Parts: sequence; structure tokens; C-alpha cells
Amino acid sequence: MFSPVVCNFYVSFISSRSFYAKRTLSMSSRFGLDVVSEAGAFVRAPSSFRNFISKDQASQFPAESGRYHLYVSYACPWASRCLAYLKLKGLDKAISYTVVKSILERTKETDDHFGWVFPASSTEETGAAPDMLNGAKSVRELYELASSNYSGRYTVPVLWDKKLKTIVNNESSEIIRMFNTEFNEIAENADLDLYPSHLQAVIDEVNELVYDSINNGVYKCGFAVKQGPYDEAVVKLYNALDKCEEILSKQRYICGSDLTEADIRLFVTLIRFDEVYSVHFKCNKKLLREYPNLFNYTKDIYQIPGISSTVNLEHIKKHYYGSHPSINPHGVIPIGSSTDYSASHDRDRFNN
Ligand SMILES: N[C@@H](CCC(=O)N[C@@H](CS)C(=O)NCC(=O)O)C(=O)O
Repeated sequence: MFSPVVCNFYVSFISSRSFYAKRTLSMSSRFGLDVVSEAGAFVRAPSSFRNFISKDQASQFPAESGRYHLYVSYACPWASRCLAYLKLKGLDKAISYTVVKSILERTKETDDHFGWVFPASSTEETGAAPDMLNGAKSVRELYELASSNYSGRYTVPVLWDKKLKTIVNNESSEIIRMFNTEFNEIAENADLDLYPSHLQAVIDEVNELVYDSINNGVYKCGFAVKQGPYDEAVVKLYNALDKCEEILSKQRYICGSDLTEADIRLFVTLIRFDEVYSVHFKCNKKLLREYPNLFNYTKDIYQIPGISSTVNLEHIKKHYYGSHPSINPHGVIPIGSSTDYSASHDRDRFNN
């Protein structure tokens, strides 16, 4: 279950400091297992822990207040969408969470894996906190506590079960679905349904486009090591952004007049676009702020109560510019535009 499928890729390690040195993959390797294919394209490895929390109290992982804990990074778009759900659904009292440090660090003396780490004290980095629950020094340690034979990536988000002392799930697209429906007995905002049955087909369709071309698309641009895969990814990215811009010229949200899961999934990439992806991942054909609808839409989502607290641009910039030596070897952080996403927007025009 925990063996990642890597097949016949000629691989290099994306998130490791040994990026230049390591060119072959051993299945027992402790390095990040996102890979670069023989053609030079970025390939994201699948998540490994795929259990579900259920409102059924007889299930293995029943929804309970105080039982589960979410480990996140403010830098990570996938983790941030889980955090956004905690806030939107009013679950942040029932499900506690801990934020890791922004920059990847060495996780063990005995090898050269770099990954997410916790600060030693709550004053070490604003926003980040020590792991008070398990006393772990790194996210890697959490995976090792949960499984003695784990050989995948040590990614965030991690949804942790305090009772069984294990990882329930580390796939954000599944975690947000659980938060949406399974905790409604506890959620302060139980009536909010971000994946309503009448919109599921359209949400699924938008998610497919947005995941492949935009969420993961920016990574495919940034981590391509050959011109061809970059060209392909960047064309797909801007075609998808143009399409979203067009849709958003006619309606407030990406699937119609109501906020849905698809908006949260799109937002986490858009909010990082101008500050990071445009420079760091070479997504510079057009900035987000040059798209009137996408830009105002991003401000609109940012201003939904709870969402701005999930966006920490300091952590975001420090992480990307400081954790990928293959892309930015000296870790210099570009100045950026300091765009104010809490400024007024024009999206109310669709409400009349
Ligand atoms: N499919 C996962 C992807 C999570 C993911 O790739 N997280 C990145 C941060 S943005 C990570 O933790 N990378 C650390 C590593 O690969 O070592 C999800 O959506 O939950």
C-alpha cells in the first residue's frame, strides 16, 4: 500500500538538496518521490494514506470533536485548502492544527533528506508552532510513527488521529470532502455545502481542468528540466487561465452563483501566482493582476470570513524561494508587488 509507483522513470529529486547529485531512485529512498520523467517533465507522486473519517459512529474513524489534528504548511497550496475548509465549515475548534516552519530543513543527521520541520519554540518563526501533540521534530517523524515501512513522500497536509495515533489521510482532495460532509454534527457552519449534489458534475469537470493545468500546472512549469515539457505546461496553464477568466466574466464563482469546492481549489493557486509562480516557476506570460476577473475573484475569495487567516504570504515566499535550490540556488526572495487582496473588488456586480 505504501510503495509509490515510479516505474521506468529516469528520476531526479525535486525537493532534495541533492537535486543535482541524485539521478537514480531506490525504492527505499527517503527523498521526496516527485520525479522528473525521461522527457524532462514533472510527475507528482500519489498520496499513500487514504482512510476516511465518517459520520457513522461505528466506523473505524468516526467524526468526533477533539479527536483529529491537521498538520499543515502555510506555504503549501494543498494543505491550505484543508485549512480553508476548517475555517469555512467552522471546524477549527473541533479539529486542532499545527503549522510547520516555512523552509524545508534536514530531517535527520544520518541522511540528507530535507523536509518539513517544526520549530523548537513558538517564537522561532511567526505562524509556526512546535508539535505539542506528538513532540515530533519533523513531518517525517509523524509518518514514521504512523507506519514503520513507509517509503513515500513526507507531505503535508497530514490528518492525524489522536486516538489511534496514526495518519488517517494525507490527500487534501479527500480531506476537504470529509470536512464538508462528515463533521456536520459538530461544524459551526454545517449548512455550508461546498460539494452539493446538483453541482457535482460541473465541479468535477472544473476540478479536472484546474488541477491538471493550473494547480499542478504551475509545478509542471517550474520543475520542467527540458524546454518541451515546460512549453507544453505553460501553454496549457494560460489556456486554462484564459478559460477561467472568460467564465468569471459571466458569473461570480467558477461553477455558477454559489461558492463551491472548485473555487477553494482554484484560489490557493491564484493567491500564490504573482508573488511566487510568475517568477519562481516561470509563469510570466501574464500576471494574475492583468486578468480583471480572475484578480477581482481572488480578492473576493480572500475576503470571505476566515480565508485571509489561511494565507500567509511570508511563509509562502520564504518557502518557495528558499526551499528549491535547483530553481533558486541562492534563495534570494524577489521584491514582489505587495498587492492588497483586501482591497475592494467588483464581484458584487453578479449579485443583483
Ligand atoms: N496530493 C497531495 C500533495 C501534497 C504535497 O505535494 N505537498 C507538498 C507541499 S506543497 C509536500 O509536502 N512536499 C514535501 C515533499 O515532497 O517532501 C495533496 O494534495 O494532499
